Amino acid sequence: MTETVLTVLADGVLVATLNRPDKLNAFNDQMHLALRAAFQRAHDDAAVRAVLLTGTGRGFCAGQDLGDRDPRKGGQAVDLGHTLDTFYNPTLRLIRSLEKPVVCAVNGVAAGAGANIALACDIVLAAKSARFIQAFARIGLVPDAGGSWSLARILGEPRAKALALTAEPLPAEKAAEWGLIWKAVEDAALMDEALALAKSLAAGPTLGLGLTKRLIQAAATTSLDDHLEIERDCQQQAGRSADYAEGVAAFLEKRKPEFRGQ
Ligand code: LHQ
Repeated sequence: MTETVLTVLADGVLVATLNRPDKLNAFNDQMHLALRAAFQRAHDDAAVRAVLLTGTGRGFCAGQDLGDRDPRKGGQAVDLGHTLDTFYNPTLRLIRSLEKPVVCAVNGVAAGAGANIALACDIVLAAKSARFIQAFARIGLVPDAGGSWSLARILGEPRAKALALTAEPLPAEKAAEWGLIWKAVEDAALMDEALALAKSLAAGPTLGLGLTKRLIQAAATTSLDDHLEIERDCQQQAGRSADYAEGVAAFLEKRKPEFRGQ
């Protein structure tokens, strides 16, 4: 059977590539489980110090494989809540709770849940030809895979509502201009740039980077007063790491630090 997610670990980067190019990497159950397993590995394996998520072919991901969730098929009514509980939401939680950087290289169209999985990643680069489509309104659904949360948080109501209600494609350069993603880059340069970024993050002070991710995500739901305390605790923990000692030593000795992720 063809692997629906290809994984390669090199230089501390786990590259996970969605691999159903004939369907623009739309999710079937097998691909859901394979992607979840990749992020679980990133949690469990200390050798993984960053993740790079991308897709094969001309699309990044067209969301759910609609052939697999076709209400015309006989039998029980399709329970999409069950699909979210069983497949999307556990993966979304794994991405957000992974205290290691997750880079996403959006190589082509990202539609429906495919767009929103990209938006759950920490640093999103997209090929200039890529576009983001909140396709849900076209088929009578609501944005899922965290989309109604992340769009509202990142863009604010006016742009979030317009994208979600119209399902109008958002070109990568506009997405970058709006702050929805980090950067739009030339198509031919996307993978080199994304891999270089992921490698440099993987060679970084993993504990400190993970705590930074935790803090920035927590900011949305904590008061400044509470946040200052969480920040202090994280800094205390980072300050006890071997990588902090190495960072300071390297600075004082005027050399490049060699972080070990500890
Ligand atoms: C597809 C798909 C696809 C199957 C392209 N499924 N085959 C969560 C909970 C549970 C259930 C429901 O959903 C969700 C979350 C969601 O993600 S809902 C949103 C689902 N996604 C969509 O509605 C997007 C559907 N796709 C499209 O609108 C277009 O394919 C886009 C705009 C992404 C790309 O358009 P084109 O560049 O013109 O490509 P295409 O339409 O020709 O697609 C290429 C092939 O991929 C084609 O197959 P074929 O055999 O004719 O070559 C499509 O049928 C297939 N494909 N998306 N989601």
